[in-house]
Amino acid sequence: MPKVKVVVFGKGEAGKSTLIKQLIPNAMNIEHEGRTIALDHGTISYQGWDFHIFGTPGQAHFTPVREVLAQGIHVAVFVNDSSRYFDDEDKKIMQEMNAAGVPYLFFINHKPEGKKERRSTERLLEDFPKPVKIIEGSAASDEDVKTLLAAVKEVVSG
Ligand SMILES: Nc1nc2c(ncn2[C@@H]2O[C@H](COP(=O)(O)OP(=O)(O)OP(=O)(O)O)[C@@H](O)[C@H]2O)c(=O)[nH]1
Ligand SMILES: [Mg+2]
Repeated sequence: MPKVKVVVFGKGEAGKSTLIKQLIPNAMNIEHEGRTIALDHGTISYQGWDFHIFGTPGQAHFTPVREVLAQGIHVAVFVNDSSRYFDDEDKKIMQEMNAAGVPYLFFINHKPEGKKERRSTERLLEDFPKPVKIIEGSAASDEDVKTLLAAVKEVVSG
């Protein structure tokens, strides 16, 4: 089966580890007090493809870890917590992700609590390459993370 490396980016607490655990319940996460400090990793087979999903630590000082995880990447996912303002930290991670030069999907994570970022996603992303697809949902929803996986498969299978 063809192997695909997918790396999930996004700032701290966006919901990356939650999303990966929802998609792959036995995925591992190297964390300290609830914050990823190295990576998440899990593998899932879907429609004839093997997806190796890596999660990154979102805190600002982990740039070197994200750079290592981005090696050999095929598709990226950016997780955005819609209840928080899209700020310089998001932009920095968008830049790091786009430096890999691969297509990306933008997952808007609606956590149950919290107000919404009022600006449109198109506006937030106006200074960046366009995402292949924007998916809205919850990182804790089985249906929503499967929709994301199906979209990732569309990207790699053309
Ligand atoms: N109910 C609910 N809680 C969520 C959702 N997404 C994230 N959370 C919660 O938000 C917090 C942060 O989520 P994580 O998945 O650990 O965030 P992360 O992006 O991996 O954060 P770092 O590892 O620090 O970069 C946790 O308490 C999650 O349970 C969601 O869709 N629904
Ligand atoms: Mg995490």
